[in-house]
Amino acid sequence: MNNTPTNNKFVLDWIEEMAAMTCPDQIVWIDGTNEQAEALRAEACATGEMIKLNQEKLPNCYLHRTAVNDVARVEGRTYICTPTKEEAGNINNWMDPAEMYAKLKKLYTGSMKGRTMYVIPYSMGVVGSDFAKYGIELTDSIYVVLNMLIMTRVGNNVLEALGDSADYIKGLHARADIDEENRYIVHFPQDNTIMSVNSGYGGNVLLGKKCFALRIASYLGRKEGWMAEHMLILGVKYPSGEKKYVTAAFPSACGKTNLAMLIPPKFLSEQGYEVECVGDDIAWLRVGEDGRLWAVNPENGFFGVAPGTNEKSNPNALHTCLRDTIFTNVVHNTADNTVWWEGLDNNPPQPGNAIDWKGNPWDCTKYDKKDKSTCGAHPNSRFTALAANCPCISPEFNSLKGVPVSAIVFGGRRAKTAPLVYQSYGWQHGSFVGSIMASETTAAAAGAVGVVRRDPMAMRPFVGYNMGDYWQHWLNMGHKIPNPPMIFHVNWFRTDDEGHFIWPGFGDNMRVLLWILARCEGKVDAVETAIGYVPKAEDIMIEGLEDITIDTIRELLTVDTQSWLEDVANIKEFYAQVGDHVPATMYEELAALEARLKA
Ligand code: OXD
Ligand code: MN
Repeated sequence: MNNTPTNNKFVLDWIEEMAAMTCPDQIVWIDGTNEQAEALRAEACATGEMIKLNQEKLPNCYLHRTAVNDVARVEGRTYICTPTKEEAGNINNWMDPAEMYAKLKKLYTGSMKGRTMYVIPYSMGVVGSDFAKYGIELTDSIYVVLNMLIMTRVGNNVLEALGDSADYIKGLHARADIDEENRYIVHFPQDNTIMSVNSGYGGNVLLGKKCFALRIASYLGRKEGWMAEHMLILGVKYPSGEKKYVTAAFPSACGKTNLAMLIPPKFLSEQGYEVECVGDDIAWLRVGEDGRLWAVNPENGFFGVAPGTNEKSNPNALHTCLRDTIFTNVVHNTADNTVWWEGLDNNPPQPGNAIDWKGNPWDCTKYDKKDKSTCGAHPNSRFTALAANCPCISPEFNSLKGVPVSAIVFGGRRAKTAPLVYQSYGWQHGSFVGSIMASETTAAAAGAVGVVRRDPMAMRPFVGYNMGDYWQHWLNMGHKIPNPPMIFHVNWFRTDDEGHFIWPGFGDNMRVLLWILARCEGKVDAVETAIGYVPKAEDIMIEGLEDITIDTIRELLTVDTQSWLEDVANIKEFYAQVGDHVPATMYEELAALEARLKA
């Protein structure tokens, strides 16, 4: 290769090897400049890969449609290839690395013939910071390049920071034939390598995100004594100007982006309360010199779910994606060349002016909430938007040392079992609370409704090694943090007997955040129950809430022993499934919970 922006032998040799296998017509290095990005956007529009939207209403915004068979992460085809199956554990798919490399080689061979291989040097975290880790993604997709330019920090400064080192994560992505049967998203943690083939959908192909910043990073974190978690990071600013930071882990599609960008209820904003967003999906956590846990968001943008995002649910997200955004699989409004999705407003483009996510004419009058096939936008359609464009982005977003974490919040979607909020007894019990996290399936997903899926720390699809060892790592970290955050659990999704949500959620979740932070400061009492500390009903502010009385709060805070005992039975089954790496401490916590419930 001539004229390469680096002389790093480890990088150049690897690229040469990958190019010899995939046979691209040419290799183009991505330098992070706007000129190059602009040329790529023009090329993608010329080939139909992207559509340039109304530049007055949506400056620098584009629309992309994936293949119809390629619209989400594919857990069934995601592999952790450690030397032994035991290392990957029972929750991950595993294959012997040599066997997997051989299988992938066949799929990659010649796959870039007639195409360009783009080389993307990127950083997760601020380039040069203690937290930063570098990656190079090779891809034959301009869509991937343009998304990576938003989601990560890309450019020659990454290569400069890397220097001659071999310490980077290798990522190879080839679209190949977008063949579902041969789609693989594979991680080789021991080799710092990610390989993705036959997909063009974000979560499978933006290799900095789930593949690197969660799966590979969780493996590195265990080895190096830090944590990579599926968590949002937010700052609460008090009227005094003081700020406290919270991280929160919820399963996918449980409102992390909404909480991260929350706008407090009016009576609190008027007093000067604000929420600042540091991140909406991933947190890297390290013990600081002061003995506290510090968090950074390693990403540079948001890959948010579009449907349901609106002026009420998340005005900050909506405003973030009004410029410099790539929309994927939403409705194209051809009347004014803009976009639309279910839940944006009550003004869908009319028949004749609407193209659905599949690229077909769409008739909004035929839309039936219960029938996904009538949607204009795919339920998992997305916006890829720059964090810097978020109206409430934290001034600490680019901080080299991150933000100190006061509270870690776990959560799930539970109709009955979990109360609105409870506090664990401490780090060890809090880690146990994370390990038993669960969500009930909704009508939005395929399959039966109301089925409990256990999703420990919201990391079930993202732990790059054995889940049992991951829990042990959580327990070990507790001994390394002299001043650990307090750990809580929330549930915004309790329903009444008719199945309606009781708690208003969204901005009103601020009321729960303030209780959580008051507990961290020792400023408020709580009631001890079998599962942990729950608030006294009068300590959750209800000012300005219609239809919510102190009795509603009492109802939201009840701990129903019977449903918890049923949950314990389900947890036992899940622990058995995780297998013999489950730490004894977790079994002790489970037995203690059961005993308290039966007492
Ligand atoms: C995501 C997910 O896309 O968790 O963030 O699925
Ligand atoms: Mn996520």
